[in-house]
Amino acid sequence: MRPRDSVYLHESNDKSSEKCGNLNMTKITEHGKKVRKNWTSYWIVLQGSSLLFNKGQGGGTGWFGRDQKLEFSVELKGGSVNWASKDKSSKKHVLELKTRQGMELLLQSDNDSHISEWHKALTEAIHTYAWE
Ligand code: I3S
Repeated sequence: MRPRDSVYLHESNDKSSEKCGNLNMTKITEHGKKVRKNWTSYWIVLQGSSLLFNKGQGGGTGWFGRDQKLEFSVELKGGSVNWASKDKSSKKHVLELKTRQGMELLLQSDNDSHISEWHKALTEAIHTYAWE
């Protein structure tokens, strides 16, 4: 992935993007070690087997807002996604995403249909790229 802090995403009609939207996210484990929660809102783009986390103004009609800045990305290949158990968060509608690189993060939206769509899309992406 390109270096952090130096990439600005631009409006794009890239049809390889499969889904994008705003979600709250916190990492709970990094490199296999527990980290302190820090819930933050991101504009998230699912692109192939990559999940991109962008800060800044999301929405609009394009995949990326004009002022979107890529913070980091995770590789979904070899990962898993499930509904988080109640002991992971007191929030509603929380997904737990685990990557093969030892990162665990929680994704959350107050909108239950929104988060269900993400559950479906992430499950499909993980399944699709599992065998590549
Ligand atoms: O799993 P935890 O530790 O109960 O998560 C909560 C805390 O991280 C809390 O921060 P501080 O302990 O730094 O004050 C957050 O503000 C909460 O949002 C976390 O809980 P939820 O249940 O919202 O994931």
